[in-house]
Amino acid sequence: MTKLYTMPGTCSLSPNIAVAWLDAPVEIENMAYGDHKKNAYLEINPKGKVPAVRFGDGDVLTEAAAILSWLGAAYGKDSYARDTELGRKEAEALSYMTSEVHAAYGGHFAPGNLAQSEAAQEEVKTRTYETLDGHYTRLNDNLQASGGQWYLGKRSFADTFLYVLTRWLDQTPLSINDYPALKEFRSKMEADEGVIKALKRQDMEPIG
Ligand SMILES: N[C@@H](CCC(=O)N[C@@H](CS)C(=O)NCC(=O)O)C(=O)O
Repeated sequence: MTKLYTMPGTCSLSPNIAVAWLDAPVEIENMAYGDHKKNAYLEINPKGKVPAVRFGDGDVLTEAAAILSWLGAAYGKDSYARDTELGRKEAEALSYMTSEVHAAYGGHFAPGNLAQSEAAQEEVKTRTYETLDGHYTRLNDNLQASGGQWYLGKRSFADTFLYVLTRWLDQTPLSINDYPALKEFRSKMEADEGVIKALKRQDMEPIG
């Protein structure tokens, strides 16, 4: 059976929520932190990252945006089609969230990969939080401009990734209170049945 590999606290929660929303026949294998660097998983995804999907025939798909795109194509209804305005905008939003916002977290999660001395790492962190503030301001404003409920005005997989990003905010010196539309969005998402199911499957709690 097709399997989605996840790990608590990670961006793999996004495709996990998508699987729940679509009721897709995908098994969730929630690994303990650290298992992603063990040989058994590295044979599946040599990048040692989650998410990854392994299909019944052994083929593997990695990268959250690609996995979400596949899920929509395989199990979505019309609203997930790529050749609609929502579909195009969803692809754009997911590219932005994964390649820009998620990537910017490198300076928070692993500043040692970007600078050697402690002072330089502190500088990296300061710049990272300025960059993240710019991203969260944009995300907050876009959400508000779309009516505040869904990032693109209608529910899409962009909301699953945005939810992950609103959770990570709490691990930084930034405050969700400075992004009121995101704060309200996070609370609403936590009342969603699919989100509740996905959080449980990943051994995670709502933030509240
Ligand atoms: N570009 C990848 C990034 C995946 C990624 O960085 N995953 C993180 C969790 S959010 C991870 O597995 N980190 C573990 C590690 O780097 O040790 C994607 O969008 O899927």
